[in-house]
Amino acid sequence: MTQPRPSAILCGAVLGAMILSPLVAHARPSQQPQPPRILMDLPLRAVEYQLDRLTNDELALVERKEGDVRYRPVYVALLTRKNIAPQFRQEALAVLTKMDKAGPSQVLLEALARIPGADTPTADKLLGLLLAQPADTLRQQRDRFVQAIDGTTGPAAVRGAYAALMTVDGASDRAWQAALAHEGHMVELLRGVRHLASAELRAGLSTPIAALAASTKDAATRSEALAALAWIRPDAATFDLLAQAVMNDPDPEARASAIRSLQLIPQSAWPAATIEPLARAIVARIKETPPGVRTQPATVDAIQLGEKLAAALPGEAGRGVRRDLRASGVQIVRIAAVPEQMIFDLNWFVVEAGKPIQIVLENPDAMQHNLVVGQPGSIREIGMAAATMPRPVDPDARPYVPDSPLVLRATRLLNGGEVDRLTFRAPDKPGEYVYVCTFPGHWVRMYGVMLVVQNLDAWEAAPTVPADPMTNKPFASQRK
Ligand SMILES: [Cu+2]
Repeated sequence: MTQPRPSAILCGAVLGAMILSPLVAHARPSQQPQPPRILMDLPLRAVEYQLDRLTNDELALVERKEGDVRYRPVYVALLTRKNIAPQFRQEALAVLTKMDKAGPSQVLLEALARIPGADTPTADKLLGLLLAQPADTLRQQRDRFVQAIDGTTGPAAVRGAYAALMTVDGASDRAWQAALAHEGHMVELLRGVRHLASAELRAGLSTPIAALAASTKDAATRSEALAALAWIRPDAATFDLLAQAVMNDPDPEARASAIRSLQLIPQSAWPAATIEPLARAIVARIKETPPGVRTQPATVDAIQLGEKLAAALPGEAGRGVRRDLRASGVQIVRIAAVPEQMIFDLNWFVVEAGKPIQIVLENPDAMQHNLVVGQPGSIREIGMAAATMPRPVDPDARPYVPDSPLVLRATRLLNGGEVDRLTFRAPDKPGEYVYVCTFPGHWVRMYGVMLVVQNLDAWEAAPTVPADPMTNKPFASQRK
């Protein structure tokens, strides 16, 4: 192991103390947060280190001047920061284009090259900006895309370059040839397919991608080919291909990818004959999975798909699959915040007492939200207690979750685009438990009921609807 350089140690200590001041300011809600002070005259690495340590809110407050190249790292940080609001990315792109006297494509390809391979959401945002440019502008920069493909850029930049090249050419032939000639590039071309705006272009790719999925020996390429197919051709033939992969592919990654892709195909396109064998194959796969890993995303996706398939099967066939899933798996409940409406998309769900459950909370909204599970009848008390809580200094703490026996479980406070999972055992005592977003002011609209029943089979034979805890009348619908 190499020793850290003394300057790096000094840097960490000094900056740690320096960055404390704006955080302390946050603790006093009456005071406006002060912009964090950044030492701009240090070496680039040290400036980037300071910026990396800031939260998104702090980064957005950092002083910057568009005519001064010393502030370039601030703009680069804004452009490449995960989950930052779109206006800051736009601002940074406009300034960097001027500052570097470069085209937006060059600035965006350089930004994409800085994005780690696993950070797909940020790569998607930058890719969206790249492809949103006018067709003429993109065409003038065709050479840049070819260079990015031939050069040693990161995976996200390569992905962007292929998507842009296909868009400029209005055809995929040349991009496809280039991807075949560069090791590891086909995966990136395939990941770029979902960003193509032209329906014609996407349609033209469906035959070569289906052929590739059938012939490639590389599991990563096969996974991405199957995923891309579901984006461009969400029909019965693709459903059958994906179902074959779930039933027969020896590679777990490829099966997981096929299961995710199947979720993209609308139920109206499902071929009736494949639904039951696929549902049975999914049940068998879940039974093979050790119980300890059944809450991992790939298994959760499989359980969810299994439940959707079971719902499409008639009578006893569907009930049988549901029973098997219930016996071997965890009940998965997906709840999303509805953008700009301050509500959850699910009014209520039912779960069996004492059984394992996972709530997957998705936040596609620009606002922050969380989800707190509470005792029956506790919604007002939890909501009002949370509303008076100050925002904590510790960024890892769960803000707005009252320290109360009424609270059973709580997610993190999610920024836009984030997902959190709560895995727990349902309470042993049946009842109408509540779930609520405790971000101040949200609780009056953003809530629902977790109906805990003694026996789910018995409940399904004679279903009941829980009461809306704000009106005390039964919910009119389960989904918003
Ligand atoms: Cu909320």
